[in-house]
Amino acid sequence: MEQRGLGRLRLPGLLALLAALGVLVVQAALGRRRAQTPRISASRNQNLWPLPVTVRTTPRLLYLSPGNFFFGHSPTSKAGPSCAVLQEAFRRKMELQKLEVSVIMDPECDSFPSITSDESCEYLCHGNRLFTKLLVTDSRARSLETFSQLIYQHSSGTFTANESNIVDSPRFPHRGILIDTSRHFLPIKTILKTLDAMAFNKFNVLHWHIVDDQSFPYQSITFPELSNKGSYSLSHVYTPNDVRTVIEYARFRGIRVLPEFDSPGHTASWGKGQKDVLTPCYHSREPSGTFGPINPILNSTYSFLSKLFKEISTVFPDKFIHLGGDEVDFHCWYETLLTTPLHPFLKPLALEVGVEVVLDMISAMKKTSIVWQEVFDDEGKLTPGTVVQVWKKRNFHMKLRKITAAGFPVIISAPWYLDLISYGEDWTGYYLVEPLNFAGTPEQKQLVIGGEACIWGEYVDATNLTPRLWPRASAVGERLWSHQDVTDLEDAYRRLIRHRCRMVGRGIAAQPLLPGYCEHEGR
Ligand code: CP6
Repeated sequence: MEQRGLGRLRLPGLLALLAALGVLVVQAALGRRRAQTPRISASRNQNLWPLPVTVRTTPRLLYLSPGNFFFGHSPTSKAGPSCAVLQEAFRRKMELQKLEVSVIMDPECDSFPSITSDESCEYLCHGNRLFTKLLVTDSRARSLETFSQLIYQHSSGTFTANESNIVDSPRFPHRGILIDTSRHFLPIKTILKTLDAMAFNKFNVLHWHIVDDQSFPYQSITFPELSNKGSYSLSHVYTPNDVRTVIEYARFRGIRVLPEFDSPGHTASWGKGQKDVLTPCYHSREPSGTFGPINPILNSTYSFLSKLFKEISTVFPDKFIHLGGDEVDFHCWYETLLTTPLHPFLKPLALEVGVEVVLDMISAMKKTSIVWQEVFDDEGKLTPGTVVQVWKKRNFHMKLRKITAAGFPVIISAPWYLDLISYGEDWTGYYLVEPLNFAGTPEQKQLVIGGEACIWGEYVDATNLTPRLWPRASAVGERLWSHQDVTDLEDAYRRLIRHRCRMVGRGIAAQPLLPGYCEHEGR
């Protein structure tokens, strides 16, 4: 049956594509299906999260027997066994059954995912008792995830999927999870687990807030002393190899890795391994022995930052680099600047030009900068195209209006601070946020590129990250993927309870939503 209300049905488009490929068998299957009277059951969709744009299923059941199940490329597929992303996705979904996959769009097999990657997917699952065909249009395997969610265990124990056609695409192109590896070190395997869970929820950006005041675990090739001195210990470090592992694991799941090197505030740990990088604070014109943000008045600061960001821009392949810029303590800067005879000139230089210099550096490296909202508030002179991330909850819709009115793209995380916890079912609050609920033109709304659920690390390490994130972040995942009208809480409860049990079954220790049980439990 059909579940929509959600955008246009693009079946004719699919048919045209199939016809172009001469997949006559498939057309016949479609014809048969359309002739049937749909008798269903929203219940078929109870397993899907996030909810696709259009789901059509027929009562025709496809039985998938573990004995003779395999994934293979259809002869008409534009992708083949050399498409490593798909090949790996097949391997991950082998728990399923027997399937021939045909990619009918130009595959993006080896390249890194990007903000402009086409994530739309149309898929058609049909077949007979012996053979199941899945026609998918995306090479990032999002439709394999959807397909895996449609499989259920029949009362006889057989794995079953209804014949189905799903048309889907994300509402926003940037759907992220922020992790913080400075306040607590997260082992690589915890990060990889998080990437698995992200793929199950169709997230596509890992925002890696890798360093901060407390520790500098990123092992820099150019400045090894930063982590030698600034990490919690020499084993609390991400080596270049670790970083590559994360980026590669993410790529296979259609996930971008967005590095954040937050400055000029939140940089206390940088001072341990890099001389003179921080501003010495003064009190009554005497050095107080404490240090403030990055020192904006020394040339050495800029040559250091330039080399560091040059390295970062090559280590991380993503087009975007997050520069932070939040919560800068200006007191130390002002006091220090007063001690120099040039202070009337240096003050504006330090506060405004400093940010501009770094933004220009990043543009020269052909990367796009992302900054926290304060940089927009304080500077007003941002390089066009700089993305502003809104994190302060108060009046955030007003902030969205102002930033987009000034023409800057935005990422929303204000309503989605998952590190803030309370008793009860708080996911409904995250779920019911409407990102575009602010006064603005369609052009302004278009500038909202997505959002991020943030799990800051002050009280989070490998022991509690997963249950604190999931399934609460799943609520954000559906808000950013599914159509605006998907707001029925009762339906969301039903689907999310199952989705959470499915995550647990797949090895993600997602916390329960409410009193109840999962089918797979028990002895
Ligand atoms: N660290 C950094 C943080 C926070 C921010 N930046 C933060 C602020 C308020 C809350 C949670 C986290 N811990 N570097 C703000 C973007 Cl409630």
